[in-house]
Amino acid sequence: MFFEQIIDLNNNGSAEATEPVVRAFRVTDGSFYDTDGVANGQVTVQLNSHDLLGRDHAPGNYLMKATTSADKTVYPFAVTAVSQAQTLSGSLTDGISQLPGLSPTSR
Ligand SMILES: [Ca+2]
Ligand SMILES: [Ca+2]
Repeated sequence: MFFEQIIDLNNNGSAEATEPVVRAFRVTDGSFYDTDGVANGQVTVQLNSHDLLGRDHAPGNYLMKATTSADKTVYPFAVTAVSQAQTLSGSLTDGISQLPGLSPTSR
């Protein structure tokens, strides 16, 4: 079974050819990546989100398209943003010295 995670840019629940695929992988029934672990005519997949900078789990609306030789199914899902306080710190230089008008505590 071939899986493609697609950004549903126009939020219509359908995968258009112009919408970007952010993750694609193949899982064979009974293989290591089939989480039920047996060849039983069903494939169960658990998506990981360990890479916090991965674009496949940025907030937005997605489609997971599952394709076999006989069938194709599309499942819509959303990744929602988590509200957290954010800060940015550091310094900006011209390569030698700090640029004027910026302080280390600027946000
Ligand atoms: Ca779409
Ligand atoms: Ca299976």
